[in-house]
Amino acid sequence: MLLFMTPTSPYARKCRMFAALKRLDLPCVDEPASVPSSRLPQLNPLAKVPTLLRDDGSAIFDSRVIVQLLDLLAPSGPELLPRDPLRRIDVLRWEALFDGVCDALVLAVMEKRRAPDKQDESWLLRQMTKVEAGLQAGELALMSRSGPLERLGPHGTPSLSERTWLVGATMTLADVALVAAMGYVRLRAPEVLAGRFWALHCVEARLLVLPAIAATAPPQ
Ligand SMILES: N[C@@H](CCC(=O)N[C@@H](CS)C(=O)NCC(=O)O)C(=O)O
Repeated sequence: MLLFMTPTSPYARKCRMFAALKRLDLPCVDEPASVPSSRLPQLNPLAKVPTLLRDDGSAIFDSRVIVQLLDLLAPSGPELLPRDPLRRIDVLRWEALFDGVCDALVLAVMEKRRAPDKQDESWLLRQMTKVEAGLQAGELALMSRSGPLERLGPHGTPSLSERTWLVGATMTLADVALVAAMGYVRLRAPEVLAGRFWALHCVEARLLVLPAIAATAPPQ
């Protein structure tokens, strides 16, 4: 197996984190379609990362399908995709939401790369509104699931209960997708996070203490 990725892709990061949490060896190559003689367009007609090249030569995309495959390949370890059908749907819905936050931010970043006089301000606002609304939905869900702020963090700041996750009482793919989106927002639009989304930061921090997760953080 070989994952075609870029270090900044939140979708690739989601797959890499999922594999790391499942203790699945997932070799990666930084080879987007923009690299001269990249193999990516031959593997994926959409020429997007992440794309997973399997040992039998077949290619799997996109990130949501790759995650499903990784889950099949590593049935043991933490249950990041609940077996219970309704909880599973709930988790996939959060994955769709945080992927959608990234989709909107990618569009906004591309728009900002256009010459200033060609940029469409209303389009930019529409995308950034989706980013903010998506993060806010996650924040509100975590706050409503959290009990009393019973624990103090290392600097005396309140922290979510260790059992407060987006779905159920354990970490799932929903939280992994949250971390991927938070990392990407911090990379491309850090002002959105400044002083806000405390609960999202708590969940992110809980995963980032794991060296395998920290190692996937995008270069700032
Ligand atoms: N829905 C896709 C999104 C993948 C995506 O948009 N990847 C970006 C990088 S973050 C990409 O490869 N862009 C290059 C292109 O669109 O040509 C997934 O979840 O894998």
